[in-house]
Amino acid sequence: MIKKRIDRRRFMIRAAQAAGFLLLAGCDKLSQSEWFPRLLGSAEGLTRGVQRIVTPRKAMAREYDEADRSAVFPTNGNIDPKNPDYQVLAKNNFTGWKLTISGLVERPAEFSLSELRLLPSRTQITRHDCVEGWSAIAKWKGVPLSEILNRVRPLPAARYVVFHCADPDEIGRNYYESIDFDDANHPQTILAYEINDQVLPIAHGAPIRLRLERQLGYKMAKYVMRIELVDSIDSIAGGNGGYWEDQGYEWYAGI
Ligand SMILES: Nc1nc2c(c(=O)[nH]1)N[C@H]1C(S)=C(S)[C@@H](COP(=O)(O)O)O[C@H]1N2
Ligand SMILES: [Mo]
Repeated sequence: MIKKRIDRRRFMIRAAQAAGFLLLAGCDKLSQSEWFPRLLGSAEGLTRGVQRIVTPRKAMAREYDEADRSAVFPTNGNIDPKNPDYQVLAKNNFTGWKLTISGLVERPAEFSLSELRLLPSRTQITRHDCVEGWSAIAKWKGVPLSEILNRVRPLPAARYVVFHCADPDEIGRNYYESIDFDDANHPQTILAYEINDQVLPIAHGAPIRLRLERQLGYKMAKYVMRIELVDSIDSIAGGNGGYWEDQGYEWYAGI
């Protein structure tokens, strides 16, 4: 049932994309007229597809009540990174861990876990949808990504926020993900350090994992070690903006 719902949503996204390719042919002219941006719900242009036809990018993901939380929240993908540096940090409860933010920023910075916890936080109860066909609802607490970005001051050339993770796969590729600034500054985009009022466990991405509530599970990078602001994702790893994207998944996994 849940799987069907995801399939239907993905079908709608595909249909919108297909329609988008037709629209894009005439898009230069259209975007100069007034009605077109309004129709899209955003005047910011057609970067990376036309998925915003489905729902405006600024819309909030549904938030649930405490009672809606799933009894069990599955774990998926890597659940215990084999990276030796990560394992040393984990043994020390991540006291030596620092989140680095670099690239196209005015003020590169590092934040320890306790520094992140002192920043303003957001708590949200949301539903996670994995393409493998499961969904689960949990309460997440973390620091809004916008709080971090405001502190490092993105340069005008920055277009994407890239999350580099601790986990390499069997053939040495690191998990990574990227999002644009519409998503980076969305109020529900947080670097979560708690799930269901507990310190985020390793299986769920300790010490921090991205929550990006309007997209599918694979966008929500766990074990985030480094954040990089870039003007293009073309030269990172396979050039498609993420670990799964390099294997053919959509870059914009909006639902
Ligand atoms: N670093 C990293 N992040 C990741 C993954 C992973 O394997 N490594 N798997 C992704 C997938 S497919 C899903 S559904 C969610 C699973 O998060 P969970 O283990 O907290 O349920 O994390 C995503 N983020
Ligand atoms: Mo997933």
